[in-house]
Amino acid sequence: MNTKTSFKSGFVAIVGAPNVGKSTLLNQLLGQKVAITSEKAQTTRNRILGVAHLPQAQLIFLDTPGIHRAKGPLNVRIVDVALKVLGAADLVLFIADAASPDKAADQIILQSLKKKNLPVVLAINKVDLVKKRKLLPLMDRWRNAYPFKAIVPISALERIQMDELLAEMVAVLPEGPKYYPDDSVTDMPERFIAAEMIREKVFRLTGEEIPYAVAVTVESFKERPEKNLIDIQATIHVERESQKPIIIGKGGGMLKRIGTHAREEIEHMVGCKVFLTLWVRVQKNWTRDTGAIRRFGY
Ligand SMILES: Nc1nc2c(ncn2[C@@H]2O[C@H](COP(=O)(O)OP(=O)(O)OP(=O)(O)O)[C@@H](O)[C@H]2O)c(=O)[nH]1
Ligand SMILES: [Mg+2]
Repeated sequence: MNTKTSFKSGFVAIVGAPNVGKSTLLNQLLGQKVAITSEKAQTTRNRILGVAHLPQAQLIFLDTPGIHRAKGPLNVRIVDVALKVLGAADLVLFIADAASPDKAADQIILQSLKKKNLPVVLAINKVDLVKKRKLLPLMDRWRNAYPFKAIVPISALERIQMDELLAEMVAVLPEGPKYYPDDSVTDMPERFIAAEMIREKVFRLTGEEIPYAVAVTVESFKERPEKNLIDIQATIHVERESQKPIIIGKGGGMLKRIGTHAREEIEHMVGCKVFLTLWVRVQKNWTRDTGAIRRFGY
């Protein structure tokens, strides 16, 4: 009898409506922050790759922007990114929100899944926010909506049922090689993650339309090994003149807070001191300009 268990691997697309906790879950499954998160919808704009290494499996997660009925060129573009990722997946991890189901967005996603004929595991997230007796009927409703391979209630925030979720995904994955070496967690350069961390602080510290009007680029990322320091120059782009003073804040206070929070987090990632200089620049109506959208990396 052959008792040798074979190695499994594959690409897992994490999809769901905006704000359901996709990026929070990715960071928890990796034990490391690679994706930015916020309490505002449409935080993620790119496909974010993160590799989970288990003894008998390697799961390559592709976190995606929240799928919704998009308006405007930037949002149409980022939803397109999410739908394209589905094409590259061996398995789909569909995240739903137990506390506030987004019926319209969930329907759009289910429709695309039905066309693709891919195996799908459903994670119902944020169960820490709902009463237990509400959960069973909710799971029944989902069970009738699609032939999921498994349905797992989880809390990404409180790390509830993380191992159970991983086990259900591994069960569905095909046998395969280690696509990534043991020590690699993401394919994204630190320079990109640094820009994202700055953008996250804008999302978390400013309100109204500001987060959606902002893109961040890193102009220079220079390692100075002699000083054990990294020197970063980055620009926060807004789309209207009136948004610039909001980012800068009274006496420069807002920009300083964004910079301090971002610098601390980047230092944690790179493991050395960071010298961060931030600039604010107006790129008129960039969210409606496909050329600028592309130049900003979307
Ligand atoms: N209570 C609770 N909150 C959660 C949980 N998971 C995520 N959140 C919160 O939900 C909000 C959205 O989380 P994200 O991870 O940014 O959500 P997302 O699905 O990646 O959002 P987009 O990138 O905008 O599509 C954040 O405020 C998280 O802290 C959970 O299990 N329980
Ligand atoms: Mg996200």
